[in-house]
Amino acid sequence: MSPQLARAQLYGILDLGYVAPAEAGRAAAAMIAGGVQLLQLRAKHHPPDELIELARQIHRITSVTGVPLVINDHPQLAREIDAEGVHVGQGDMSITEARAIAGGGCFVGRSTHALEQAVRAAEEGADYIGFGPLFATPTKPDYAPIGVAEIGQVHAVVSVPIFCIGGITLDNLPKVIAAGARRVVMVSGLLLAPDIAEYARATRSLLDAQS
Ligand code: 3NM
Repeated sequence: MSPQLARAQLYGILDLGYVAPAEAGRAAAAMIAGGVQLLQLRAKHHPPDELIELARQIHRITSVTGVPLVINDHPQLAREIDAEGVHVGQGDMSITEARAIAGGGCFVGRSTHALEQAVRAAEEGADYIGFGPLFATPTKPDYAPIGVAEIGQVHAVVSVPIFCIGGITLDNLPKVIAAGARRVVMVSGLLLAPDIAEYARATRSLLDAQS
């Protein structure tokens, strides 16, 4: 497994629903300065051919710091820019197919929204999973929150890295950690913070304290 993936506790998503493309480089740099250890580019409303230049720009920023860049939804784009990872959802292609398109060196993550999906994704070869949404979130408004009750169980049965996701903020992070989470993804918590780097730093210190 990628050592950076194995170590990562804070995964930040640079979601173009929150950040204009012109601001994306600055936001990525702030996330990384604050201690984000994996960075995903997520752009639900941009076709991949419109994203390639931005993805290259973000990859230049992540590469100098050794933070893996994960491309959401578009394994072909991941391949074209030589990204370290690709992420696919439940309704998307299989993990095998994503890996074949992205290229063998690319790790593959899968969103999961229930214990059985988490187990299945690991069996299908996911290199990591997202598990959520724990709480209601404006970033994925159509998904019912699953709460924190199954966090302990998922860690007992799945051995690939598990990133809890969905509505996580500094306010509820202690509850998420107390439920057994070791790694989290943040989107709006970070991107809407008045100081992204400071917010990431505070998140990392809570995560680091329990590891
Ligand atoms: N995936 P925020 S929840 C992108 O459960 C995404 O698979 C989820 O954003 C899942 O930190 C989610 O703003 C949104 O709540 C996370």
